[in-house]
Amino acid sequence: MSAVAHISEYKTGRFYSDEYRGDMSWNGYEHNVLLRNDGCERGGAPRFVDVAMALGADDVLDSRGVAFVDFDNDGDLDLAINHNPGDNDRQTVPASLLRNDVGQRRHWLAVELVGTQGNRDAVGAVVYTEAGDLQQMRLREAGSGYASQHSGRLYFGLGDHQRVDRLWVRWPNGSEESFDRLAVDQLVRIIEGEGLEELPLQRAIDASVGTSAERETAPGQGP
Ligand SMILES: [Ca+2]
Ligand SMILES: [Ca+2]
Repeated sequence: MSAVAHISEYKTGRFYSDEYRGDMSWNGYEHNVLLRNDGCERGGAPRFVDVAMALGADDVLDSRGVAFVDFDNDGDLDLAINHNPGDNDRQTVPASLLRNDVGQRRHWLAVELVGTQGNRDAVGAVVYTEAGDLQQMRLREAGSGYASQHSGRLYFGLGDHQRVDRLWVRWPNGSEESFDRLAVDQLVRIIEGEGLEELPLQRAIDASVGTSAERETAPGQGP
């Protein structure tokens, strides 16, 4: 229970009283977590590390939905999080927008799919990339969690790799296409059966400032 923080009771000590134990639910007021994918342990077990506190993303709000999208068009994924009002006497709580000020230091590739034989958004398509010894896969989804929808673009973090050696697309109808030797740090749009085009990303802000996630407030209800 020590990991739980109720908004109005946090650090008051009342939380630990027997009076409050067993007769109410504290669900929904845990600190948010942000898990960094550290790859696999020896033997293949996945390893994730909670970096929320270090990056200022450990809200105690009653958060319910999250969406990943590159809001500032610098190539890394930022986060939008929506919240229930909880017990703070307000009808709504503004969504949080967490800007990633770290990811743009490494290489990346963004992929936008346009279907022509099936659905236009290419929902159900799978994209594979290979850059040196780094292999990745992304699925084009529709709906990505409770009340949330991630960006329709697929993002591949490439670390220090300066080229994507090969990219495959498997479209929803099962047909496949591949493209070789793609430049990194760009958005490419692939139209089913019609090829690939490179598109410039217009950077909305100077992403060179700051060294950690920076909190901003987004209007409306979030993702
Ligand atoms: Ca970004
Ligand atoms: Ca960034």
